[in-house]
Amino acid sequence: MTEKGETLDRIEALRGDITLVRADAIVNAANSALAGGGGVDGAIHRAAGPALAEACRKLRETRGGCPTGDAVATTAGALAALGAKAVIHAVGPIWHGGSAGEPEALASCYRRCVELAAEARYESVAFPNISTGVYGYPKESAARVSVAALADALSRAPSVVRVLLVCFDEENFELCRAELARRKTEARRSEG
Ligand code: AR6
Repeated sequence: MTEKGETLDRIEALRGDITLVRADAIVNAANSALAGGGGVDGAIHRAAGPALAEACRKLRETRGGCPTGDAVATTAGALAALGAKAVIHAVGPIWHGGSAGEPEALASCYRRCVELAAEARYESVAFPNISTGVYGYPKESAARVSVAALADALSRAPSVVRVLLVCFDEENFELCRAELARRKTEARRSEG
């Protein structure tokens, strides 16, 4: 199916620190134990404070964390001061060369976050470039997978009107911006 320009127009790539962005839901690139860590996970935990660690601890106890390719929502803790209503912890795949289901798992993360946001009636969601740090997913492939998965999920979630792809590094930003532009041009061409 050809993507619609309108759906792609709801996605924006920007350069920055996700803990400073205003959105109803802030997506975290977590691990399956929801145990916290470095990278964006560390930054989000520092900004959200102990309430977030406590919520993650409870989820570990009650449901054993979150499997790869899935996502789970918690309180936003102190990020509520910026307007966030939830942190959605998404567990991306660790890169093992690309033929161990990594693209499917990465796409699934993005899709599950949009589904959770739509169920909670959140209008805006901010994502980091899941798996492209410690988990080693090649950035160019990740940009393609993430934009395609977001466009697909948003086509079924009309209430999610704004998705921000918050890129911490210049390379991810350029790749995501170029991938979005490419798909928008393609969509507009096929729409005539
Ligand atoms: N805002 C936005 N993006 C950021 C920020 C920030 N403040 N800080 C880093 N990034 P990573 P992963 C980018 O390693 O690869 C953790 O320890 C970063 O430049 O945070 O999914 C977890 O606990 C990169 O592009 O997550 C897991 O164990 C992207 O966020 C593991 O790392 C993702 O990098 C998950 O690895």
